[in-house]
Amino acid sequence: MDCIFCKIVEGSIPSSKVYENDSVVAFHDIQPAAPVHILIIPKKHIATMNDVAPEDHGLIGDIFAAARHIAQELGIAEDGYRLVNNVNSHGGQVVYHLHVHLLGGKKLGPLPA
Ligand code: IU
Repeated sequence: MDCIFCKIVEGSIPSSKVYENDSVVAFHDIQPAAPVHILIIPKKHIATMNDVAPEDHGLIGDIFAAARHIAQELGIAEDGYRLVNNVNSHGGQVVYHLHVHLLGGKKLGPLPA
């Protein structure tokens, strides 16, 4: 399967990793939209939130737990941050391997319509 985020998980293409455990990997977005912009992904290939099966529900918890941990580590937890998951075309999804954007490091504007 030709998935760039699977290659990041495998380590066959480089990334700037900030966190990894048995189920998830987190790394800096190559085109940051905020002073802190991390992508948190499951190691398992799941294309979109629409493809999350009941047996994957633990992975969703793992992604949010990782986000909380990373925000704490980066010192942005108290000021706050935003978690975003884009789904399919109307959601603006570009990479079809499930990922949550962790955005922070400044006061973010309102959500775009
Ligand atoms: P989206 O939710 O699918 O729209 O976001 C994909 C993100 O992946 C986007 O912010 C890209 O800058 C980011 N990204 C990356 O960090 N490294 C890559 O090799 C590729 C995309 I391709």
